Amino acid sequence: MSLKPGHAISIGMDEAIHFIQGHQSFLVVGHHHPDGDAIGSICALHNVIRSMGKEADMILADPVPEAYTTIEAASKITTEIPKGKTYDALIFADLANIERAGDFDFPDVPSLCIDHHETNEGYADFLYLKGEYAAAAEVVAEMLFAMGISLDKDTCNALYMGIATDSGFFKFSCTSANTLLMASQLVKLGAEPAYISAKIDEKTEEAMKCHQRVVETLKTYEKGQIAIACMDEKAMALDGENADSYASIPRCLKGVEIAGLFKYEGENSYRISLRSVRYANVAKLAGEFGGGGHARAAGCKMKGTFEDCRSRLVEAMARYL
Ligand SMILES: [Mn+2]
Repeated sequence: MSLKPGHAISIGMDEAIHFIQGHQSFLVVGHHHPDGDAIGSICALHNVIRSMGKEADMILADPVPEAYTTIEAASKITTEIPKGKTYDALIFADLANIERAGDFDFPDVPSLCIDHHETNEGYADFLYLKGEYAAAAEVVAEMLFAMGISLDKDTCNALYMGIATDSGFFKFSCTSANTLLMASQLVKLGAEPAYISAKIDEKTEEAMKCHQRVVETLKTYEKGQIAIACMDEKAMALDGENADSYASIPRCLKGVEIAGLFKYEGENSYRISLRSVRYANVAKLAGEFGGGGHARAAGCKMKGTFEDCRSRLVEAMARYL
């Protein structure tokens, strides 16, 4: 079964549960540059599948950032498909398009994608999508509760971390009553909010220097409604593994509606985090540049000098105000 966009059959929760019940050995995959949601979702799925007496391995194209290592299962994530193992199913979580998985040679087996990105390209055989949910971990948590499986502390922490980080610790507009309900149930079952937050909030000296460097690049346009900041090569060397968190610098500036953070990837090559505060649809904006994501948080890539990319992006952003 190929992983080509546009062929997925949309399914509901019961069918997603049947998919897990009907297979024995899973490879569980999240997106490159993994965040708390990708890591939390795959770790929870891994833990639960193993608790059912089945096999599960997890892969990510990039290593787990330090901030998310509070999850015990995260130490079992590898950046290569384990050799000599066979799998009878693939599960993708928090992965809107297959390119974002990384350069893996996936086994040709049935696949399920569990996601919350409206822009999901439907590359897996089955897609369980909840576009209105704050996190893939919110989708996974609800499904695991419905399965009636008892969740251990690590699984509760993993899901809590996914939900908390993707909702900006319950501050972003994607935070719904269901988001809080899932988080509440996870805490009731053993998730530890202070323990998860402490590791994520802790900053290295390099991160502090990086923060200062990024703040200095801040520029505004359109009477302060657009803000752009940049993580240049040096900033990426200081704290590149937490690059996405720096998107809050332009986003939090008073008066800003659309924010962009350029992240140096190589000579004339940038990944860009796009954020909006109240109404601008940055998923659509990202789509103009071949990217995607959510209405308030999305991303894309651009090629060219920073100044050239910035002026093209600002021009496009202005149309979303
Ligand atoms: Mn997510």
